[in-house]
Amino acid sequence: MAKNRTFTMLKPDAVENGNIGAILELINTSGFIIVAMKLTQMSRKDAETFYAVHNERPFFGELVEYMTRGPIVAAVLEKDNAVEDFRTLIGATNPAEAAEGTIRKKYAASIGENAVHGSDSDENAAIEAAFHFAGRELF
Ligand code: 3AN
Repeated sequence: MAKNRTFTMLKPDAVENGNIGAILELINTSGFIIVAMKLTQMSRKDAETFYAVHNERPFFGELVEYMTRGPIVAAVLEKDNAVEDFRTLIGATNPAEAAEGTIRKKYAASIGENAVHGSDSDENAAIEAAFHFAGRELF
């Protein structure tokens, strides 16, 4: 399997709860290489753009409030089969349904505040990485 890339955000709840280090440790020990990373805060416009696919959903307003309330860690990760393997590592969207050992099982409080984002396709990974990083910030 060829090496490919996925995009992740450690969301405001993960940062607020002091879980950056523990989550990065899990990411590294699961075989992902960090090829871009920064602490940043999304503006309302950023969050509305990033999550535009959800703009008709009832939770959209709540999602934008949550994602803009504090800093996030944005990162690009490289590994064989990165998108699918990272979705497995983070677990189900709803932490109550997430498998044991997954990041959301360990660190997420609810379906609304679920600690971490992972791209759902190679195409979206590239779009999301380009949303947060300039070419010279990707290694
Ligand atoms: P995932 O993050 O697992 O790809 P998506 O893309 O369906 O899940 O949802 C994006 C984000 O929207 C989630 N990470 C979560 O913060 C929020 N979200 C999704 N479903 C709900 C819901 N039913 N209620 C509240 N927030 C939700």
